[in-house]
Amino acid sequence: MVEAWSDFDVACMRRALELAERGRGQVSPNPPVGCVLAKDGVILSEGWHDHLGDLHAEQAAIADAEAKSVATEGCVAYVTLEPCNHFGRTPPCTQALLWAGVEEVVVAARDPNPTVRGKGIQVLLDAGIQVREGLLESEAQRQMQPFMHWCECKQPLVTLKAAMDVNGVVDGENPGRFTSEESLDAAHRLRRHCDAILVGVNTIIRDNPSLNIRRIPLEKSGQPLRVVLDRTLRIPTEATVLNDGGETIVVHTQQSDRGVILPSGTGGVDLSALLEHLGDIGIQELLVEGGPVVWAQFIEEELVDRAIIIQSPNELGEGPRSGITHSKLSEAGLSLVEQTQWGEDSVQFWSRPVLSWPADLWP
Ligand code: AOF
Ligand code: ZN
Repeated sequence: MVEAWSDFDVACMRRALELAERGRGQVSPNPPVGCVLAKDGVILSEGWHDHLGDLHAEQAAIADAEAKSVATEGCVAYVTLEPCNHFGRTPPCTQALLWAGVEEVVVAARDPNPTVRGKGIQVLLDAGIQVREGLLESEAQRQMQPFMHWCECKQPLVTLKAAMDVNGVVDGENPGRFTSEESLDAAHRLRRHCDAILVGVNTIIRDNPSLNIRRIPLEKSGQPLRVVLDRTLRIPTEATVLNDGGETIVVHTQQSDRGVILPSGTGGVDLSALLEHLGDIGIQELLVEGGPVVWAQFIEEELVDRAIIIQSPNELGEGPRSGITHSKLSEAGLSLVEQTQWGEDSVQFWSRPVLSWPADLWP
């Protein structure tokens, strides 16, 4: 059935999507979800899933109405995700909506979580609530893309980030930061959206990075898990990522009790086995930060879902090159979806064609 949506319906769902963004980076492995309660063309209250373990969006919107002493009887709930019907970290949202006297629920996207998948909607229908689905559905699916992907494949969505100088050199005679302040801030926002950051051991040996979120407020987000690809276990024991108290896993193929042992693949550690392992431990979004050997392996094995390529106008001098070209990205199934500037750097966004990530969701 094709629903006829009013301008007010659309405005309410847009607002719910906007609210959902407030939880991004703070709710994983849950998706960001927003909810608006409305009646007679007026928004009564708003809610969003703010951080893991906190109220779900629907319950937050009901609590907001209570705090404002607004009656919710007979209202319409606009939710970006199908309400849950299970006791998890919170009681079921379906029950909360029924207690609140909601008359109609408008859902953007169904919840692919096997414990929900249409059951939330069915419970509402059985209770005599009117349910309409599909309003701004692809926007909502895009917003929850890592969660949707993980529910479907039990593997993280892979975002590759590469920065290079005007000649494609990634690390030259004058090492250190060479991209703009805007690019550096964006890189930290990107880290905040992801559950894990991956680098190759060469990056650890050359730069000894801390791979944490520093340039922007952490707010309610945790520091991401660090993953080091290190086939032959060359990581120095004094590496910062092993000694700063944060979480790091070193992935290798050796007989050793250090780190996580995975089988060998064509170019090093078997990356499919790695993604499966990361999916098993709840990683929904993986940021591949470097360097050239690791980028090449992910691109050649067609494991990249999205890529951000940053090119600075500066010159680093002689040094290793990124090896990333338009034709390699295209052959790996990616299309150029957007180009922009971060300060003086030019930035390209590449994505798989299905549900390509819109520019406003990039950092
Ligand atoms: C909703 N509203 O705002 C969100 C939902 O462990 P829990 O209790 O937090 O439940 C997590 C699951 O609930 C999550 O995997 C997803 O299926 C759904 N998320 N559902 O009704 C929300 N964030
Ligand atoms: Zn819920």
